[in-house]
Amino acid sequence: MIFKQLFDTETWTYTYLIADSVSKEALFIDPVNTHIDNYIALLEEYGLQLKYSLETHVHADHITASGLLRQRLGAQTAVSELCGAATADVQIQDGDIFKLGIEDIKVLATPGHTQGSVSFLWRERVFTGDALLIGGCGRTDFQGGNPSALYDCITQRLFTLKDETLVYPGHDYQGRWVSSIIQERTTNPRLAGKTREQFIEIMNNLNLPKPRLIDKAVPANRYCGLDENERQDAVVVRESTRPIRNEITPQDMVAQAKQHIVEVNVTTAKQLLTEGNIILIDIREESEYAAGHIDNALLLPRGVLEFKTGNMPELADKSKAVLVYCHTGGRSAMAAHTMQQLGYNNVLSMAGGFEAWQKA
Ligand SMILES: N[C@@H](CCC(=O)N[C@@H](CS)C(=O)NCC(=O)O)C(=O)O
Ligand SMILES: [Fe+2]
Repeated sequence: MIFKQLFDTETWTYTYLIADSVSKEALFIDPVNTHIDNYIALLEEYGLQLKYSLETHVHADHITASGLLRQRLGAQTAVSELCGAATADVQIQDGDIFKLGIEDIKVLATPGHTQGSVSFLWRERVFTGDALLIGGCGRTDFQGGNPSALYDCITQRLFTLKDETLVYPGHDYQGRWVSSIIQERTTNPRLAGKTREQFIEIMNNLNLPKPRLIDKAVPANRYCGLDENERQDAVVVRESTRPIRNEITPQDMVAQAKQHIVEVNVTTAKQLLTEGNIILIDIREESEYAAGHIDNALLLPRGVLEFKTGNMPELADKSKAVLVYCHTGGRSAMAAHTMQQLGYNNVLSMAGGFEAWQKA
């Protein structure tokens, strides 16, 4: 086996390389886009073939290299199905196993820092992303974060691993590299001897500033770290390297969302807007909005929905009626579902989107 821990000094992020030395198959966990050339050089140095690029979650503080690794090396990108990253090849589920030759890397769902956060267990090592950090844990104040869920998965899933399991975190802001389950269970100040209520109280009072890159990183990471121009290529590559497991297409995600939301047609939408008392939201990208939108629509791209809604005075009252639209009605169905999960209880999606609106 081959194992390397790499560090990004700009964002304090750890990236991990795991490989099977016989088959030469390799994967990265949480690669950072600015290091793409170093990663490729490292793989060449060991004669490795990159099979997967795994994410512990959709990151808010750095941009992943996964899309670039797919484009340049044909690796499959993988992120939890709960992260809303429809272009990732593998939509990770709890219990999944990634295989590299004889090595098994097992997924443990560890939600709480974000809804889709996972850890990876490999031999005697666990890669905890931002669920469990050394002497700390990931914050829970954005991207569907939930202190109660984080407490449960750390105490019930991570702390029940073997004492000697090594803990490799997604970040460390004080230069520490590795810990162990026994060390964290017995000394982590947020968790050792703390009840769920005490933990929630701590997490709800961290008052941390927003990560510097959050507005750029979250939308980009939903597309495997690719910008709008690079995404076109990503679609082409994705078709030639079909997902080999747990395949969920963007169409599946739209269909799933539609089971939970209410759609209205353009005529009803117009009527509701004329009557007033409904907030109209365009959830497309800024460039699409700039090219033409419905009068008085607020721009709120889907990629930034979770953390922008809290800052918009128009959306402070979650019981107010909201109508969302996109280009053809697919993305707005997913956005409507996300808003429901954020607590908005009167959200409608416009079937057929802006295209149907223009035709009408
Ligand atoms: N100063 C950093 C903050 C990064 C940050 O908020 N990190 C998240 C993980 S994405 C976290 O959970 N930090 C835990 C903590 O700071 O206690 C930045 O701007 O990027
Ligand atoms: Fe994070």
